[in-house]
Amino acid sequence: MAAISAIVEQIIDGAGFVLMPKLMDAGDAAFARARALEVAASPAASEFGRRNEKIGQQHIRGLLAHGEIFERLVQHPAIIEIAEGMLGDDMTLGAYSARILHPAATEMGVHIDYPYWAMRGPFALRPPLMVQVIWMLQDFTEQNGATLVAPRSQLRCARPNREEFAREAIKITGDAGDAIISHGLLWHDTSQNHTGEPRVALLINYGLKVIRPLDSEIAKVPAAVLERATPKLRQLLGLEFGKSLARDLTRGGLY
Ligand SMILES: O=C(O)CCC(=O)C(=O)O
Repeated sequence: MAAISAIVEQIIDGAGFVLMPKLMDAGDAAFARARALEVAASPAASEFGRRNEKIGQQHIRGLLAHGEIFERLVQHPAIIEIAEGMLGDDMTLGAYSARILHPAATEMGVHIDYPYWAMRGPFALRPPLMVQVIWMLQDFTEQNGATLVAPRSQLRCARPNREEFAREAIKITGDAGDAIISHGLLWHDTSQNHTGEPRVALLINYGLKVIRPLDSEIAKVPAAVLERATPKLRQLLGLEFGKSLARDLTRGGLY
């Protein structure tokens, strides 16, 4: 892996994203994909993510309630190292979900990520408020709804412009287990799924600890998961917020 500082620089001041190859092995990717599709087809989908028929997409939230594999993946050491390089080692989880593009799904619409879209602006590149991870749970191809991004668009620090995005966007294809890690201000979208198979991605939103999580499901963590949570998972869930503030104060945070 390239030096963390070079990766962070690429995400903030360069293309706005990096494609990290093979961070998850193919077996884990296939297992996580199958599990996401299982939840999507079960009665739990009414609580965790109904299908949006207009665009043919389904967004399954609250993954920490849906299997041990999701606990492991959200703490993947390489992802954590990069995200913490941008947000600090007290960052927290803002959302954790799977996005399913069913056959014939259309674009979701170009956007920047939470919390930026919920803010009035003006936006600033630094400090980054949020880092998004889009983890490919299967190969992302030209045909199956691979993510579209407009390289360097985070530098504009602005809401997306549809015409400019249509001119500048590139499709990020890759293999199962690859991850796109991006600045929350990067303009991006899904593309259309022209295949007969659902395209599934794992989406992680890591944020500064002072940002309110986007997803209320993030708090719906089963007791058993909380009992076995590692210190890192506890941090991600915001359970170490008090300790982190105490550390800020020790560093002279009030003055
Ligand atoms: O699934 C993708 O390719 C991107 C999804 C996305 O950007 C989002 O849900 O915010």
